[in-house]
Amino acid sequence: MSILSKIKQTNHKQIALLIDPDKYNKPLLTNQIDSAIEAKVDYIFLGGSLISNDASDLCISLIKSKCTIPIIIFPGNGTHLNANADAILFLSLISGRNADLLIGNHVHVAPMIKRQKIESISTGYMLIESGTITTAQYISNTLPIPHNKSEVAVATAIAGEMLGLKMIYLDGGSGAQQPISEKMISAVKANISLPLIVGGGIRNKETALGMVKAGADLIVVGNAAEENPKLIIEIAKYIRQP
Ligand code: 1GP
Repeated sequence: MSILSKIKQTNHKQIALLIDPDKYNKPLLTNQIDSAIEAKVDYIFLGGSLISNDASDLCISLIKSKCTIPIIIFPGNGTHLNANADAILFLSLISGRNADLLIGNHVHVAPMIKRQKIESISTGYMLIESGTITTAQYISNTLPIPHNKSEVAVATAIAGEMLGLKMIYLDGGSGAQQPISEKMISAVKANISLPLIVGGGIRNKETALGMVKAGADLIVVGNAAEENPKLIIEIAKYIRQP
C-alpha cells in the first residue's frame, strides 16, 4: 500500500516524529527511535528548513536498523533528496508567492525523484504566522498567513485541493511560539477532503489533542521531542485514547 493510501485509510489519529538531520547525535537519535517504537509513531519525517550538514544517510541507516517506521523526507530545498527513504513530501509552498517554491525547484528535482522510485506525495505546504520569524519563513522568503486569518488559510487550502495536491500541511514552523489555532484547523478541515497535517510548536499532549479534535489527521512533533524523547509516547497515547 502506498504511504498516501495509508495516511488516508488509517483510522486512528496519526503522529510523525520530525528528525532534523543537521542535529544528528547518535545517542539522542537512538533514544528518539526507541520512544517512536514504543509510541507506535506512524511516520518519521526527516528534514529541516536549512540543511547545512546533511547526516540523512546516517539517520536513515540508524532508523532502519531499529524499526520499520516509514521514513518520509520533508525537504527544506531541492538538494534534500534521499533514495533510501520511503517517500518524499513534494511540497509546494502555496501560502507564499515565491515561484521557485511553488514550481521552480520542482522542475529541477522531479526527474531525479522519478529515477529514485521513491513515493512522491504532492503536498500543499502552508506557513502560518506563529509569533516569531521562523527559519522556514526566513529561508523561503515568503510571508506566512496571519495567525487569525482562517479565511485566508481556507481559501488557500481549497485552491491547493483544486490544483490537485494530495495533502495540506499547516505549519507554524519549527519552534513556533504559537501553535496553529484550533479555529483555523477546523475551518480548513471543513472545507477540504484531503488529509490535513499540522505541525509547529506542539510542546504538550493537550495542544496535540486539541489539534486532532479540531480535525488534524496527522500531527508533527520536532523540537519538543528532541528535548524530551519520551514526550512522543505521552502524546501518541493521549491523542489515540477512545
Ligand atoms: C516544523 O512542523 C514541524 O516544520 C515541527 O515543528 O519542531 O516546533 O515541533 P516543531
